[in-house]
Amino acid sequence: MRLARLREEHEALIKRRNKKIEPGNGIFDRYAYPVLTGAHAPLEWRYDLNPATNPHLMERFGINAAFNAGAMKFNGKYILAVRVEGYDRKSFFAIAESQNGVDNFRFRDYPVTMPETEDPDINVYDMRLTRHEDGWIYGVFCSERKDPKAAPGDLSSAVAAAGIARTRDLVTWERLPDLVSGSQQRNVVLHPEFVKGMYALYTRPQDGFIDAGSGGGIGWALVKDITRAVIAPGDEKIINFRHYHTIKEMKNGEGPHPIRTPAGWLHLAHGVRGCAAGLRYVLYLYMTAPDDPARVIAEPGGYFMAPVDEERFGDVSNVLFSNGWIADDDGTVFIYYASSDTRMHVAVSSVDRLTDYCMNTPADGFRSAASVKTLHSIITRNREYLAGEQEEANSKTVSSQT
Ligand code: M1P
Repeated sequence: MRLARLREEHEALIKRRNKKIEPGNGIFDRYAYPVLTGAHAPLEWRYDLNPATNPHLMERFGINAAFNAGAMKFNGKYILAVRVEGYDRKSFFAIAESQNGVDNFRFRDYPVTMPETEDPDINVYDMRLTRHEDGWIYGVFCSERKDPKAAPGDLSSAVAAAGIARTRDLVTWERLPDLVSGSQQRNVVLHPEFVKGMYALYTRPQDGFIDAGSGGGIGWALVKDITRAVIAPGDEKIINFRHYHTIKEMKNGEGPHPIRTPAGWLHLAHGVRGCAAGLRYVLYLYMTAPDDPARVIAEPGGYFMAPVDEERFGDVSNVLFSNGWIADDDGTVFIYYASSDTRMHVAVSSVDRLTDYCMNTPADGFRSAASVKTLHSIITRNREYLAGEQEEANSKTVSSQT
């Protein structure tokens, strides 16, 4: 009886049709409902369904959250490689798929079995999926382990590294050695094309597990062999810098791999600033040159998306994070983003709209006076345009009366 009700409610949640929130801001369209939450996890994961061994139909394995998903199109379906987190705080990956990209996402029967290295991960999360021109699909993710140098009694210090795995079918994964570099790394992303015959990585060097410290921003490095990925000292350069009094003064990080457009490579990233409420994570866009994915050619000032309404709260509140988007052949872009380390959402835009946004949104002037100057010029141009429109309307009225 209770099981029937659980099944009915679970199916209703998964099959709920999503709806675009209108009129939007012209840049992207948010959708009303999260596309995935912990409650979307199959009942077979959470319950022992056998009354003989679970007479009270108790949850045996709680799912706390579903967030920070990598994304790609595979066999015509919209695929999310989701960071699923159990009540035990361990994250793992699970594939969910949908026919239309905005609703009806359903987890596959089993989560991903990710092979471990000789030094087992304690926690894995935030996979970026890249269909590389070498023919493999790569998953690059954060592998977290306890800091071997932690003082006795320090049970929090950790070390972040980039785990690398590859697959051809999203079922069986081959684990490769973790990226070796001179610092801790998180938010490492594999570029989809070879650059100068090598694999290209977006990196995020950081001094500590949380603090970027002297790591200046989003980095870039070329590696010869992805099966033994090593960044030699001096071979990593910062391409997108953190900056004082901006949305990314504390930290930033590449989102999914960039999308190739006629105007250049379109990048989605997150920026972090500190405030009295803690860290605030927002999303921003930038573009790099068509012939050089490491050379920034445009960066709008401020954020592209920030948490609103329900997105503002969750396990880690005031956070938007994205590591997955899908560009369809017709130019539609599905932006998959997580709110507050708790749930997954979708926003929809297009390559044209996002390029226009990047190329025509004023850059950050880094001072209040510069923002006011920008605003003055927008207002003046609008007043001139509206006055011209009015003049035209007046002259049409006069000519129709004569
Ligand atoms: O809690 C917010 C995010 O914090 C980390 O991101 P970053 O390394 O940029 O600070 C990650 O743990 C990410 O998973 C998380 O969403």
